[in-house]
Amino acid sequence: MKKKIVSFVLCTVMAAALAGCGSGGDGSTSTAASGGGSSAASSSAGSSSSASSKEEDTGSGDAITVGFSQVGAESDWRTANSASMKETFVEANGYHLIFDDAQQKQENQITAIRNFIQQEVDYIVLAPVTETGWDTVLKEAQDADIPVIIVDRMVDVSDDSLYTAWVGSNFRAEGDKAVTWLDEYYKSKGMENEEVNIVNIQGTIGASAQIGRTEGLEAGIEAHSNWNMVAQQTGEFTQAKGQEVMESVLKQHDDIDVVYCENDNEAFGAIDAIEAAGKTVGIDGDILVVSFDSTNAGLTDTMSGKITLNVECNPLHGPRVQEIIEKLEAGETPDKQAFVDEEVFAATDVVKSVKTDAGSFDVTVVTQDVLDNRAY
Ligand code: GYE
Repeated sequence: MKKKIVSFVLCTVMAAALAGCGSGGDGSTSTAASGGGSSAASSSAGSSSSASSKEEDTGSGDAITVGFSQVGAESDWRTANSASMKETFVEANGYHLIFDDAQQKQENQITAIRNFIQQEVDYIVLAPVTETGWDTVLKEAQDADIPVIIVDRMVDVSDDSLYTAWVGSNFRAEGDKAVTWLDEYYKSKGMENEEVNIVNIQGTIGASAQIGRTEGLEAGIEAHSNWNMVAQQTGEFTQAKGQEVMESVLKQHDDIDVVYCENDNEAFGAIDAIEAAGKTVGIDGDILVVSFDSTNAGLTDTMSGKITLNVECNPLHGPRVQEIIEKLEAGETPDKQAFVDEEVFAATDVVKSVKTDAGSFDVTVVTQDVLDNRAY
């Protein structure tokens, strides 16, 4: 429950005893004992109970309420992301989570945020489906003094003060990693001057993950006069749409070399379509499949060689958002924007590492050991 409500109830019911019961601030008023540095799950519980100070600490009455507007359940990545949030924001950690699945629709997310404001949650966490269109509703949250934490994809707002902090991936760097790998791969095969016909199955148009990954590919195509974009269409980050798009592209093009899928689920669909058309995938096959996310299922297909390159995108944001909330509870200022460290996985060790503007990254060949140690 929101601290304001608790304060109000305490003021009303125990008016005589409470001389200075003000409206209280949001979150920042709590004098958390934990320094906010570590991500120990229990520290937030401690800070929240010391924050609301008064007795009657029964159950969720004392918990920090987080309203989380999730995009949907379109992919394995998203499932892992939802699980991470749900596992983190549990009562035992001092939280009460209100989880809303927007089914990939921005209007549902806007409605969810308005509901969170009405419910007077302590924090709103938003995983935005697309970057634009958030100014109005985030202003409403700001006017209600509810901090908004953006997670995963980014928002494109006129005023950065409309959100408190963002944590997610460097999607453009992910695209650059894939393109650099392809460049190195063809060089290592002595094929750098051959024509390369590329199909781009894009993510949800306007989502940061789509924008960055597509931009990376388009920059790569611009830098290589022999790389051609033969088709570019959204697969909406789903297996079904990835398959549908690939089926139709295969009917129009017979000479595809690479399909650049912007997530694992699109890759699964594209592979099904390619195989159903009697073609093969992999370095010794007809078409190279490039993917993003590196989920367990994605890396399983990478180990088998069906996906040749898989650029990691880490969905385990629950503890990262918790750390941001802990800092706010402790009166500290979290980083406005934070990128997550991510790796590169491949079916082959032909390319050992890739250098991009974001740094140099080792390429890990997927083995059973890698899979066994995978958290998602
Ligand atoms: O890559 C995809 C999911 O925004 C990073 O969304 C996320 C993307 C992820 O549907 O699988």
